[in-house]
Amino acid sequence: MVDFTLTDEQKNLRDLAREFAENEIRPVAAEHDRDGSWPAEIVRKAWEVGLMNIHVPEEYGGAGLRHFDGVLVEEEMARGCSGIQTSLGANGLASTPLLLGGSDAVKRRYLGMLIEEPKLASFCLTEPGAGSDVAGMRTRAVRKGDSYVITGQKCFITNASHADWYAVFAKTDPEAGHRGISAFVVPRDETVIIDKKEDKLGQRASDTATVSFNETVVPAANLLGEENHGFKLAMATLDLTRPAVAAMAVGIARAAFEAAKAYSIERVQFGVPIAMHQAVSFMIADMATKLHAARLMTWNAAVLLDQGRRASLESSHAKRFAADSAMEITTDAVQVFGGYGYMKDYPVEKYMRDAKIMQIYEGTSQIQRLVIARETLMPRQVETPAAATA
Ligand code: COS
Repeated sequence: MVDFTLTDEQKNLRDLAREFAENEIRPVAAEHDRDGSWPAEIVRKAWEVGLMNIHVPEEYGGAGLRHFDGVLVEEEMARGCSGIQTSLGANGLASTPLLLGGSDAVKRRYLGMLIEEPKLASFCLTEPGAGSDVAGMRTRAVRKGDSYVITGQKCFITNASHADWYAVFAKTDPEAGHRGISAFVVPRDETVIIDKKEDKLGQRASDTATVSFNETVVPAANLLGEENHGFKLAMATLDLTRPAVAAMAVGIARAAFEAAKAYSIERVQFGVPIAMHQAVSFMIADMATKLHAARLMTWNAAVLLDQGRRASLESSHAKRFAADSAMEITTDAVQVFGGYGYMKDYPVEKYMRDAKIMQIYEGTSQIQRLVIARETLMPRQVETPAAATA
């Protein structure tokens, strides 16, 4: 039977996130957006009430929530402010390579750190010369005895300035293309330098910075999965985390849709609320349909992951459609508000700026189309450790 009816537990979890977003995030979202300031207090409170690290398994001290539970939380929190939710959710992205490839000792130590205190971790894949083309990375990890020595630079790294450890992808065999990449968990030390905090168009509450590793030494035991198998670990990670980005896009789109709907009912032009003009009511209708479809795709991908199935295709469908829909819905919300929508006195211009990154991070909308095209035209058997987190 196909059924998306929420259980009482899921409704309670969604309500917890909704109330947190309403009471703790929304009132300060505009201020953090304006100043580009770090929401330290919200991070601490979210950690305290259990709205961070939700996928860490119970055996490592976490709540062990399922992907479907996760997307319920991510939508609500991003409806509050997606920049703040990016800060809160980044531990999930950084933790996934550990969940998939880390030894029991690595998981116990590094996931345990996130559970014991409100600490942060970052996922370090992107480099100045390697964005969509992951295999083009230049960061090197060289084996020396029982250690690896890591040297290189990663850019656009969420929470980099505040992280205690980093999930880092580096070349262990530079001649072998995507088959020469390995993944490591790297604790922060004096050789890890945060070079540049970015000044961004949207999601201004989140910290985005460049991190350089300067002959950073990590024990060989910090290798995640097998040496030279890091590319597949990165791809498997993104298969698992892209539905969370889709859920955030749904959250931004919902915030914009709700604002536009309310405004269209209250704003009078030509003697009637603008919602009575078909030009506006059809925009509202299209926004509602896109929002509904994006949420269904997101829930579908999350359910497949919870079943332990490979969901590269469905994750990319959800991420691509939800991100592009969020961009369209937020742009239309500004249009419904007219001149007022363009002003910072109203929240919709922020939603539009925040939506843009949804089409870029964790794989651009073009990369999602590439994955969808390949999966549709020439599906291949790929071994996936997805079941490990189901
Ligand atoms: N799970 C497991 N393995 C996968 C996989 C997946 N989802 N997708 C691909 N692979 C495997 C392939 O099977 C192939 O294996 P073999 O070495 O055995 O042949 C290998 O990985 C290489 O795959 P492919 O040829 O598709 O690699 P490409 O270099 O063409 O890259 C894209 C594929 C473009 C899809 C990939 O680089 C990508 O996702 N880029 C975007 C990165 C991104 O999202 N960055 C954002 C950073 S986080 S903010």
